[in-house]
Amino acid sequence: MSVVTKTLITVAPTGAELSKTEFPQLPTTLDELVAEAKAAQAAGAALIHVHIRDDDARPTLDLGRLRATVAALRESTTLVVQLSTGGSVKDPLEARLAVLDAAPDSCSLTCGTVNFGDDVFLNPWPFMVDLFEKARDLQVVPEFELFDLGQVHALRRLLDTCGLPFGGRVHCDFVMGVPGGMPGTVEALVAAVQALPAEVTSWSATGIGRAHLPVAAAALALGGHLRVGMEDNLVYARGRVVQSNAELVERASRLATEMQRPPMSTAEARELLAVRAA
Ligand code: KMH
Ligand code: ZN
Repeated sequence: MSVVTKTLITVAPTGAELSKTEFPQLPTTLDELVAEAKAAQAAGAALIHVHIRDDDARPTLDLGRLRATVAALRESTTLVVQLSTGGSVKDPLEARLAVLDAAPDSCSLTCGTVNFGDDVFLNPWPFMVDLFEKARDLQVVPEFELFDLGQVHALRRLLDTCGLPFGGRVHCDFVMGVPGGMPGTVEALVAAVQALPAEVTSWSATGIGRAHLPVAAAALALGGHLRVGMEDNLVYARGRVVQSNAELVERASRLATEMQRPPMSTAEARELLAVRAA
């Protein structure tokens, strides 16, 4: 990996787990999502990791809605648009594969099955290979999501089996602190970074809940990039609930700038990840 002088900030504004009734500030309509995306870009985000909801604010992988979401985000921002292929733990694998038909710039690709709280986040090996190959065929850049150390080694197997993804870059994101995955500790992050395949060109990290800040600080210190957002964390500080994704992005931008690695622009992010030209 070359010397990292800027920070890619990813915003994950919605996720599939939180309830709009409990958290009305969660962006679940297209208008809310676009408004949060614009504010997040203004605050320093360059990539958006998108889950969408239906009219009742329940997670959906409806292809028409996904296409409309990609179009709306492209019209209002220059963010790299990454659609989640993880969806919710209830989504069938075929529907998760079909997400790529909405033609995003990037997609998530989780490198193995993991317990996810009381549920199971299913990512069998044949599904990983299908997703990798479909993404390459459609010129979509995958972001390899790594929830535990075993998944880092599964990424090694995936690259050995399939070769490099579209664009030739290999970007990973450590998702730490999910009950069932690796803990959100400095020790776990160091072990995971050390185990990364040599082909990896960049990585980011996010800590769930209380792991959010320690993981962000450790990632910056280790030369990694940042992912923040309500999908991962709803507590800004002790006793203070997050009100908008932009405030998490603003804090990440401040941290990165203080660490002499200011946020990169969306154009720089496109180059880093080698996504298709807009
Ligand atoms: N919602 C989780 C079950 C991804 O977006 O690819 C899976 C997830 C990962 O959020
Ligand atoms: Zn997600």
